[in-house]
Amino acid sequence: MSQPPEVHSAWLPPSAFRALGSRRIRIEGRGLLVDTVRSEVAQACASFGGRICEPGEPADLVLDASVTSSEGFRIGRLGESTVVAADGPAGLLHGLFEVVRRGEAAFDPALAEERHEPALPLRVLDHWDNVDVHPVMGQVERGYSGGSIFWRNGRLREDLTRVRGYARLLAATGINAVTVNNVNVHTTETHLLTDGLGQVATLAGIFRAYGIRVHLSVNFAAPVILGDLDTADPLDDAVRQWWKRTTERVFEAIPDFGGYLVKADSEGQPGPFTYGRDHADGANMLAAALAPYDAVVRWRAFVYNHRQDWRDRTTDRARAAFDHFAPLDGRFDDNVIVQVKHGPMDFQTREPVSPVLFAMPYTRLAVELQVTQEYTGQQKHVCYLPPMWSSLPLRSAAGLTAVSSVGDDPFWTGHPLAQANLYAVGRLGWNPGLDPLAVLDEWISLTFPGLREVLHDLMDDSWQTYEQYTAPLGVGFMVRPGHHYGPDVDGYEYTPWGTYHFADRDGVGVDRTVATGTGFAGLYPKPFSQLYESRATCPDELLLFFHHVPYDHVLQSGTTVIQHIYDTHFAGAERVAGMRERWLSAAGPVDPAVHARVAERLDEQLRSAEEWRDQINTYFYRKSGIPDAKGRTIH
Ligand code: GCW
Repeated sequence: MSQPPEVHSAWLPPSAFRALGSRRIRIEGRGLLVDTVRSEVAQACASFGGRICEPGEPADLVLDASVTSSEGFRIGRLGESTVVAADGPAGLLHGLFEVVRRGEAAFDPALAEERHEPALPLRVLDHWDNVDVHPVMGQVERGYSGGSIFWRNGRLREDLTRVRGYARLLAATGINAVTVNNVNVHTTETHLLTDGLGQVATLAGIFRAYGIRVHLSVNFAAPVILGDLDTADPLDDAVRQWWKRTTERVFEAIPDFGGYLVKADSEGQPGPFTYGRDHADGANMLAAALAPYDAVVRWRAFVYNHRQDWRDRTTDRARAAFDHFAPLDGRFDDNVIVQVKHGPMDFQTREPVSPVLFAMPYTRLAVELQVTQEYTGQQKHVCYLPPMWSSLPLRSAAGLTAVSSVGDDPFWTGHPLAQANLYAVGRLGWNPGLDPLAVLDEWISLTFPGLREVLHDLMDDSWQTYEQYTAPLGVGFMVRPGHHYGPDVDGYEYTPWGTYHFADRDGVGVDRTVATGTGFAGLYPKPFSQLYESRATCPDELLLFFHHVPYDHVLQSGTTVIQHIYDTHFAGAERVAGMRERWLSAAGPVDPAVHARVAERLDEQLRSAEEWRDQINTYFYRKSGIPDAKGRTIH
């Protein structure tokens, strides 16, 4: 019988614990997370010959936790020892992983004292996992790494070893919360709130040992779906009582439960609109039920009309979240966090920052990223995303949330190199000021220490490369409808989804100006509104997001739009061919399973990049009739 493939150790291979595990370590403090630290250290010492010292004994590393709930810690030198002095047990765990990341450098006698604490209090990965296998979306909606690590055959998995491994990996990045089910809450998953709660409590028990709190996506119509009431009206007393009682039971089962996540009145999910109420009414009802506890409602701002008529030029999907939510600023209770996708459309490769993030000063906001690569190559393409995220105003947010990319695949993320995005999201939630390439370097050094050069070569500019061969200049989409993989320029052009590019024989792009378009550009504060309003100042990479321009419009780069399309598509596909060659020649020091998986994905990336190149180039050549100035083959 063939053995199941071994689960990859990701950024915590045993060797990452060498520096720590070969030393004398004293641990001071009490509680579950201190016990976790102790068992991590014991395991490392068992492998590398170090030991845990008794109180008072001299040590190379002192891990000392005070008793607060703060996640911060100090690291520095005291005499002959490196000391991690943590505010509390959670801080000690984060401090331990800081020591792991630094390796030998953590024991340098010249180590300068530093204080670390998370910039954002909430750092959460949302799983779009279904308990059942959904007939269209499969088990994990937009999942590219196999089945769910939590759920199987309609219930919690029996073997939860991987969940513990996952909790450990996430804790090492700084993540402190996980949502265990999809925001599209189907019937079975609605029951997780009540009769399925025991299963959620089991997961919470595993995550708790790594300082991670569990959240649940809830169905706004739960009181009706679960058969208890005939309305879900948020202002109805019986409904409010139902949520209060149900929430009490949740906290009886899971005392440190983190909160509810809600997708309401969006893409067919139920919500307050059915009852003539608004999103603040809906969110505040759940906030009232959660008020006695230290927990939050995350209410998603991803609300738009998905039954738009493509002939209707007055509706602009990019405006939707702003139009629905900005007028509600100041009406949300303190324990509500409005969760905003980073761009105004939908996790495209290039979008401007959502204007909602600047429009609600009296509301707690969280930014939502998509680590699962729905629109960025579905973990078949190498696409290191943090350079895109680094432009977001994260520091002022109440939380950073990201859709997880993890499944039961032996590499966790399908593409082994996609692990880097998962690693980075935790690190950037902790410290948004980190340089994305420095974070990549950290991930490489921990995960594939022998491959620094080749992986930087493949990954540093991989997002820009992906952008080059896909939809041009911020126009977005052009993907195959439904599964969203591969090119289909007009695939969404005459559909109800509001994701149009308006290419005709003269030009392409969406006029979102105030002067002649949908007015979206005017939703930004100055100077951004002015910058985007004018073709002359709009950044090239967003030109077609904001403007409909002729093909011979000259970009700030000096190239025409049509020539830019040709040039970038040839360059992007060529770059992928180079990445593939580079990887194949790196065979020597690489684990054969990793090598084979990455090689197979690069073959597909190249096939796909050439398909994108040829379809986009031919499409625009046929529309515009303008030949490539460099005379290359356009079919
Ligand atoms: O990008 C779209 C996805 C849907 C997803 C939705 C959302 C969970 O195509 O699959 O549904 O976004 O964010 O709610």
